[in-house]
Amino acid sequence: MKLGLGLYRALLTAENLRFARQAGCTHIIAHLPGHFVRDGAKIITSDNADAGFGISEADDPIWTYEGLRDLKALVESEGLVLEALENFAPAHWYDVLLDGPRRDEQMAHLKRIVRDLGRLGIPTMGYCFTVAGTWGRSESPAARAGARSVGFHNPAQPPIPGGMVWNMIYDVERFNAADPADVLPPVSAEEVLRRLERFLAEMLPVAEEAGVTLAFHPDDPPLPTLRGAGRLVYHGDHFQRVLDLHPSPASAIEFCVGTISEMPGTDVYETVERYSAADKIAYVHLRNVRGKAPDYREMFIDDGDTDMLRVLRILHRNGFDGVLIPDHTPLLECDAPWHASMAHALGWMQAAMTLIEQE
Ligand SMILES: [Mn+2]
Repeated sequence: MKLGLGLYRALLTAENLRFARQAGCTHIIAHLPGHFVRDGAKIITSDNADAGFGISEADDPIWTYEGLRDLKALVESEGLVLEALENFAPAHWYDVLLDGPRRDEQMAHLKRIVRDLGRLGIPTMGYCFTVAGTWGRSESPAARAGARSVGFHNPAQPPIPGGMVWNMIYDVERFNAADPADVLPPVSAEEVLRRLERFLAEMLPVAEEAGVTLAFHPDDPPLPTLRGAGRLVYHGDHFQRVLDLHPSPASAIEFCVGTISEMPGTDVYETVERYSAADKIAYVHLRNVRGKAPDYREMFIDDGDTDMLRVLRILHRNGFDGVLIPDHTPLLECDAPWHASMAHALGWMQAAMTLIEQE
C-alpha cells in the first residue's frame, strides 16, 4: 500500500509537494476543480450556503495537455508520482450531469482529457456523478477537544438554483440563489442512472484505450435524494450496480471510507472486504466519522465509529496495493491548521501501514 496526499488546486505548489514527501508520501492526487481555500492557508471543506464551493472556471489552463504535462513534471520534480486527477470541473460537464444541450460537446472534451491522461501516464481519473454534489455540511467545534470539523445535520433542502450543479456555479450570469423561479426541477435516481449509463458507455472504451482507470466516488452525503436530485451510491451494495452498468477493467471505485461509514445500513468492513477482494478499488480516501446520514460529523482518523486499523488490515489481506490518502480532517488549532492536520493523519497512516506490513 502506498501513502499519498490529496492537494486541492491552490495547494499544488512545490512547497506543498515537498511537505508531502517530507511526511513520507510517494504519491499525489490532484483535486483540480475549485480552490477550497479561505483566509489564505486555511482549508475547510464545508460549503457556504448559497454559493456552494464557488465558481467553476471553464478556462483554467491546467486542463490542457500542456497544463497537465507541466503539473506532472512539477510533481515528479519533487520526487513524487501523480497518481490521479480527482473530479472533472463542473464547468466542463454540467450538461452531462443535467442532460442539457451541450452534452455531446462536453463529452468530447472529457474524452480529450482522459486521452491526455493516458498520453502523459497519469493512471487514474476520479469522478463523482452527482447533480446536487456534496452539499449541506456545516462547520462546528465537534471533533476532539473542540477541533473544528464539518458535519451534516439533516438540514432543510432548498432546490438547486439555476446555474449550479455539483454544488458549484457554472453559469455566473444565471445563478441567483434568491430567485425561487429559476431552480432545477426534481430529477429521479432512475434518470441520473440513465445519464451515468450513457456517460460510461461512451467514456469507458476511451479510458480502456488510453490505459486510464475511471474511479467513481460515492454520493456524499449518502442520501437517496439531495435537494430534489436522486443519488446513486448511498449504500455499500450500490457500488456493484455502477460496476455492472458496463463491466470494464477501466471501471473502478474511488473508495471513500468516510462516506461508506456514513451510509445507513452499511457494514463498512464487509464493504471493504467485498470490493478489495474483487480488485475494484482504484484508490482510497481515509476519513473517520461519528454518526450516519442524515446526522454525522467528521472526526480525527483515530477517533470515530470506524476501526481504521481493521479497514487497513482487510485491504492488505486482499492484496490492495494502491494509494491511500487522508480525506479531509478536523482542523488542529495552530498557525497552519491544514498542514498540521494532514501531517497528523499521514503520521497515523504511516505507522499503521508499517505495523500491518510487519504482521
Ligand atoms: Mn471522499
